Amino acid sequence: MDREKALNIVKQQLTEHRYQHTIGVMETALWLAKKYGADEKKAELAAIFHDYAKFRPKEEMARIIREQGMEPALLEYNSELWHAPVGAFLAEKEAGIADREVLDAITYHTSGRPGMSVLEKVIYLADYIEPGRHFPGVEEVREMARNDLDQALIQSVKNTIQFLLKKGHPVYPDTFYTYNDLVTQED
Ligand code: DGI
Ligand code: FE
Ligand code: FE
Ligand code: FE
Repeated sequence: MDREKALNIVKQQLTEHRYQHTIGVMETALWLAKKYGADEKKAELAAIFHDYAKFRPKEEMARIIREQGMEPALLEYNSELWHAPVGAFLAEKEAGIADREVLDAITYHTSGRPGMSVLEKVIYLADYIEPGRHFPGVEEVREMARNDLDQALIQSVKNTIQFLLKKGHPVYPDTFYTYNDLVTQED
């Protein structure tokens, strides 16, 4: 699917603000893919669709998680986590995206997972550092992303966990597993 067609499909699902975020993720993902050797077309497509399900009703997302046999533990954690795997499912079902690597990058863009592919890392990080993001620590991660994909990824996962802890929110286990996996692989 070409960029224009993909953007048109997701635009109808998103607010203007979320659409601008998506454009930022797309541009950042293309830059990271080029720099770290991920497939640029796949990065573009995964970035465009990564938040496809962001505004689906919670009941619809919960139903899809149950019916499609996705990880049931998801339902016990923040519903913010749900749009990632549900988005991959709907991108396949409604928009015909068939590439498993692209769908996996969408599925794991919020929690990460152990053993992430370069493409999955690129999408996770692009979502975190796209130019429209403004939160404490993002500039440091942007700086790291210029030199070291894994180092930047570790810092972004760390910041996310710290943010959740500070707020007293539960942390989805895959988020911890992602962090552990990345720091035990270092050097
Ligand atoms: O969809 P975006 O806003 O672009 O970003 P995202 O998909 O990375 O994250 C969406 C939300 O999910 C964000 O508000 C933080 C939350 N989140 C990320 N990891 C975890 C989490 N929430 C819980 N409870 N546990 C997590 O591990
Ligand atoms: Fe998201
Ligand atoms: Fe994210
Ligand atoms: Fe996003």
